[in-house]
Order: sequence, then C-alpha cells, then structure tokens
Amino acid sequence: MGGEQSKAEPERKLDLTAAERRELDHLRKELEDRLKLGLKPVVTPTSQERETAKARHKYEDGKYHIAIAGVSGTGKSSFINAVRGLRSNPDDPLVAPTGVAETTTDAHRYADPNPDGTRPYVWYDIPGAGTLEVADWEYFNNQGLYIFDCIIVLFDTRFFATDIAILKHCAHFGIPSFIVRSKSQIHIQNIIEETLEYAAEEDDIDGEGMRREARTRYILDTNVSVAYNLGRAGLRLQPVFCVDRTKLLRLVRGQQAPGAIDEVKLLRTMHATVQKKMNPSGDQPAPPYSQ
Ligand SMILES: Nc1nc2c(ncn2[C@@H]2O[C@H](COP(=O)(O)OP(=O)(O)OP(=O)(O)O)[C@@H](O)[C@H]2O)c(=O)[nH]1
Ligand SMILES: [Mg+2]
Repeated sequence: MGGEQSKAEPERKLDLTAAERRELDHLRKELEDRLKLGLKPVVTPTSQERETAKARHKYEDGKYHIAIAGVSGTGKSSFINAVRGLRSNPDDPLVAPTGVAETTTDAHRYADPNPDGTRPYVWYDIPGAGTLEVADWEYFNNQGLYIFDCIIVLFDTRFFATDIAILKHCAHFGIPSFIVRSKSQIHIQNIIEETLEYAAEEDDIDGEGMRREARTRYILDTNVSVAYNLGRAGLRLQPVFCVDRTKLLRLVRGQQAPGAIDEVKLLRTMHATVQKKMNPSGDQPAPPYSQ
C-alpha cells in the first residue's frame, strides 16, 4: 500500500483549448518576468497594508520620509547621523548607534533637528539587507519600504544584488531613489596605498598629484561599475553620489569641507526632489548647504 503511494503519479494531460493555452503561456511569462526582476510574484500591497506600514513607520503628512537602505555595515547609521548634523555618540539616544558589528536590527526613525526649518525630513535607518535572515525582495516588502517618499541605496565596496533589487522595487513603485557610495575618503586612501605599493623606491612621488589621480580614478571606477550593474539588470542609468560622513557632517553644519566629492550635489538634489513633491507648482526656495 505504502509502496503504491510513493509511486510517481502518471503525468496528467490537460485538455486545454487554444485560448486557455495562450492564457496559461501569458501567465507563465508574466511570472517569469517578475522573477527576473527580482520581484515577489504578488507584490502590490493592499491599501490596508499601506496604512499599516505608514502607522508602523509613523508617517506624517507634510514631512518627507527618507529611507536609507543597503547591505549591513555600509555606513547607513553613520550617514543618518551626519545628515542630521550629529556625530556618532553611543551615549546619546538621539544619535543612531554605529559600529563594526551588526548593530541595527529594527527600522529606526530619526526626525531631522531641522534647525532653520528648511529640512522637513524624517530619516529611517533600515536594518541591513543581504544578511542570511532576509531575502532580497522580502527585505523591501517586510520593511514596508513602498511607503517612503525617497530611498537612498548606500553601498560601500561592492554594489550587491540586494541593492539592485531595492532599486527595481523603487522603479516599480515610482519612488525616487538615490545611489550613494559611502566612505569615499577611505576608498581614495586605499587607491593611494595600492599605487605606492607598486611604485619603485627611486620614483619621485608627487603626493598631491597622486591624491588627485586617485580621486579621479575612484569617481570614474565607481560610476562605470554602477552603470554596468544597472545596465545588466535592465535598469535606467542614474548617477552615483560619492560621499563621506565627515564631509557630509561639516557641510550640514555649514562648514567648509575641502576634498568633498558629491556631498553638496546629493544634499541639493535630495532637497530639490523634496521641494518639488511638497510644493509642485510654487517657487522653489534657494537650496541650503553651501561649499
Ligand atoms: N572612515 C569612515 N568610516 C565610516 C563611514 N561611514 C561609516 N563608517 C564606519 O563603518 C562602520 C559601519 O558603519 P555603520 O554606520 O554602523 O553601518 P550600518 O550600515 O548602519 O550597519 P548595520 O546597522 O549593521 O546595517 C562603522 O565602524 C563606522 O564608523 C565613513 O564615511 N568614513
Ligand atoms: Mg546601522
């Protein structure tokens, strides 16, 4: 009896009309396309799910909700502290905790101190994606990222499949997205050190020239690599902003930040996106953040 049950069932032939077969083929193709896009087959949240996610994230009308997403350790919490004008400080509960171990496990909301009233932002520190516990597309949906007004995908050394999956979801939901590379000053320093390793002892080293070249190479390599990955994933080309938390912090505090790369451009572009959304037909006030 048990032996009979374990026998493979003979293949059942479906008696389908041509129209039913076409419908089935169409459904199969749609499913394959969605899987190729890295989207969960049924992904569109219901209005109830949206409301639940908004309540969970304490969404406030009139504010602009910015999620910082990306692989664990890329510097999301450090970025949020810097754009709020704060230094990392483990003793201050208003400051996002940072560290080398996996620190953030729950989405955390940080209102911008908004000292002069020009930054109606709420920043969200989203737990590390790409860890074993969270699959790519589940990350987006579980975190309710579809309610955000803008999503920043932060990466450090490599642009991962998770980053692509988040950007695909942003495109799917029509959410403005920004690709940002963190820790730029360390990356530039690494390029300099690699160059020095190859230099012969008798080489005359022009320190300033080497730094300039390393910076240019870093910006170029970053842009080429992201463009390649976006193209391969069938996503539209978009710029990468190379930043560093120290430079961001100085700029947000109204100080000069020599050697900064795309920090001002990122802050201004984000600000312009916010203004356009909040006041689509009105005059746009002058952007903050100077250099
Ligand atoms: N030098 C330098 N170090 C940085 C920068 N951004 C982050 N770090 C360091 O990188 C490590 C990870 O930073 P976190 O901000 O904790 O990273 P995270 O993405 O929030 O990490 P999870 O919460 O685990 O997802 C920390 O040791 C930070 O001090 C930066 O711009 N420059
Ligand atoms: Mg963190």
